[in-house]
Amino acid sequence: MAFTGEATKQAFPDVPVIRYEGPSTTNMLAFRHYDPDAIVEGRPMREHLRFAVSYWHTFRGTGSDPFGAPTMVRPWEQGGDPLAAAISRTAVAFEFLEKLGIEYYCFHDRDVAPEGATLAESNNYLDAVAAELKRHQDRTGIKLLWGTANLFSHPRYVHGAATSCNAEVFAYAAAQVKKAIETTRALGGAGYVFWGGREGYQCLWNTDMKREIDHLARFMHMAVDYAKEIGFSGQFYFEPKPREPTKHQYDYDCAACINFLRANGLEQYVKMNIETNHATLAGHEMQHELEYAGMQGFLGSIDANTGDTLVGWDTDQFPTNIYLTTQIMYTILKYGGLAPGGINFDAKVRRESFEPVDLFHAHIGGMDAFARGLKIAAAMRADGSIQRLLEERYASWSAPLGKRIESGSETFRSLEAEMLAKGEAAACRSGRQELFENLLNTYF
Ligand code: XUL
Ligand code: CO
Repeated sequence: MAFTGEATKQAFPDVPVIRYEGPSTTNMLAFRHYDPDAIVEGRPMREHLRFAVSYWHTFRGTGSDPFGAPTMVRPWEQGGDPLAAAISRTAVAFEFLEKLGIEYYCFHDRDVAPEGATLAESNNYLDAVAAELKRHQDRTGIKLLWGTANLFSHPRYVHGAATSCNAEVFAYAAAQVKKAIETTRALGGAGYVFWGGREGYQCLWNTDMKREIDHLARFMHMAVDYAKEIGFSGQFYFEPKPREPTKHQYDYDCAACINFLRANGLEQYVKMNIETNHATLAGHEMQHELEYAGMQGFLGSIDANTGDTLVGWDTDQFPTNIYLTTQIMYTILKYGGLAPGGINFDAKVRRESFEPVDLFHAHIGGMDAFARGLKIAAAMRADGSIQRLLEERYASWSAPLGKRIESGSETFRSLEAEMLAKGEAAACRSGRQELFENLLNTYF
């Protein structure tokens, strides 16, 4: 992708187009491992990784936290009319995407365009900004990975949106999601994400949980029906997060979400968008969440960030841990890749990293960490030692008895007869966890 550099007044004049220079470069504004055209397992890296920038954190993040005011230095944010600012910000976003060679972005309705005084005014603002996004997409070839609606910031969503105790709030949220799906379709978006935000409860005494979860299912069915009606063929995703802002959210983890989808007849329409820091908050490893979704055919897309185990918040940090990215890419390769999903950096620079160039360092580090994870995972798969050890561990299931149990031809009676005749099961073999872990380290 060549930098088309439309903006005469660039937002990042000191940052060049970021290129692959290989592991030995000393240039920190270069890729050491992300080489978009390098072939891994028969496909270019760009197709495996499908990186996306999240509009909200990268272009709307202010650095404020519960203890303090915004810290980010963003010279292009000069106040004034919010719609005009939103429109000129799109040029900044596309300059950033082009300089990094990132081919996708993701957005919420209310982070690309301001909220108006009425629903109609908000819709008009969104249309105006979407027209500009479309123009930049056409100019650069950059695409929309997925769109979503912000159903959690405005005070009307104090009790949730689809699960609000106020039916008119449900109706408002429906109208907002209808518009967000239309906008995503108009921008050729490859997907649409449901992340409730406040779909959960703070206190069970004032909550009719059955009713709220039924309403959430009704809401999703309406979205799916409307998408069919207007010919939006993008993939729907459901994004788990166990808590924060509510004490308990109904989209707790992949297991809860997949149960919800199946219980409500939504399984053929919705896959999972899995976020690393949300897995951590649920008490799972990201690898667990990916494996759980993957084994059941629900692996859709990922929100790539990381948390801090010493800070109990959704800190949304950029991923730099190569063990983590290796686990993620190993599981993604195992289940055949993410497309039409991708790797969305749902991550924000630290409040202390307030200069524009920090946005580049953050994304370069995340992209390189994932490229490295991809290369290591591919090497592990090519070599096959881990897979062979794993198969050995389950060897008894490939022997006659195991095969008969798996194929359903054994019963409690027949197995009792087998064990009465033998008297004791065959001795168990070592699990060799340390060997597995040591073997893993040989690839780094
Ligand atoms: C919030 C979060 C969201 C979703 C989209 O924790 O991750 O940004 O990804 O609403
Ligand atoms: Co997310």
